Amino acid sequence: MDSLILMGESLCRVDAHVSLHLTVPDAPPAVRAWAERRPEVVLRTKRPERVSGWNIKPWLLLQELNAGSPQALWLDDDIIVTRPVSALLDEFPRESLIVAEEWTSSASAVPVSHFWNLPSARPIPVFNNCFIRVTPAHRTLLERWHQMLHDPRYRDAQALPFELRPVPLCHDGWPLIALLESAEFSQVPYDWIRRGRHIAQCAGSSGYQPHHRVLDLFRGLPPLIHGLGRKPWESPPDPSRLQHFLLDLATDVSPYTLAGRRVAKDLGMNPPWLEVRTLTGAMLRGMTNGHPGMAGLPLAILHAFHRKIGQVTTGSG
Ligand SMILES: [Mn+2]
Repeated sequence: MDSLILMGESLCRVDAHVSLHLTVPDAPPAVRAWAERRPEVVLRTKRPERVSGWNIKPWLLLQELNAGSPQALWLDDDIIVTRPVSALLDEFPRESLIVAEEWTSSASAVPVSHFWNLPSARPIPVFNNCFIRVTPAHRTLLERWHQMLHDPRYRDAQALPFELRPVPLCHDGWPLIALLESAEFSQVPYDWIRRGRHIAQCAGSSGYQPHHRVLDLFRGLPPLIHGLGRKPWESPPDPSRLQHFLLDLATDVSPYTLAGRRVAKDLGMNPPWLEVRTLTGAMLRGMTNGHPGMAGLPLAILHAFHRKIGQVTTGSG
């Protein structure tokens, strides 16, 4: 709930053209109080039927289109917005479905439409679903995606631990990839916001690379900072001492954590997961004045040369 407030506040603060619709069943008082102070925010507290978690995306997007919105954008709540999203969308064709580039460049295309008995017509690279912009032209695609997320095979796979799920059923993004790949939807234009220039994909110390961080000293932070993978408010089940230290340090200097701290400070919020955990992290924060890109530069450089450290601090495999 802290991260939801930080995402919403950061978005509304920098983008005057946004209308933020939040669906938060049983919203706690802090979320209600914050939403009341922000005229851009529409808070719904009714629990949607039969959809929850990340499977809610097509359902919510369809709701917005059905209500007459000319476009709707899903944004994850583990994102801090630093510049207007509306200006970012203006860089892309009006008719495109827009998603986000994945954090790892090794995310190669795996044909998955066959899994759903759909003929494959074009390869689709693995993308990140933290950002999905749709228009009424994508309504049929969204309906089909929504249906696939109710398929018993998908539902059964979602009940398994993440690492045991078959790839085409791993998360909500794969059925969407299958649809875009299929002959039926191969005419749908799609595009993606770029890693580095548009979004810092902060999977641990990786994903937001050293050269992006240095460039951003001059061109400014990317409009979106996504804290994907392991969350700073979660602790891993049973780490070794070294793992524990690396995870704490990665959290201390995570661009998502540091950008979130700036928003929290302005709001007078002080969630414990934003507090410093290691002496090294405190020093790096101090030396860089808490700059979201620079504090973690040494760790990002280390990660670029040492895959193992990256794997530990990424927390997403
Ligand atoms: Mn996310």
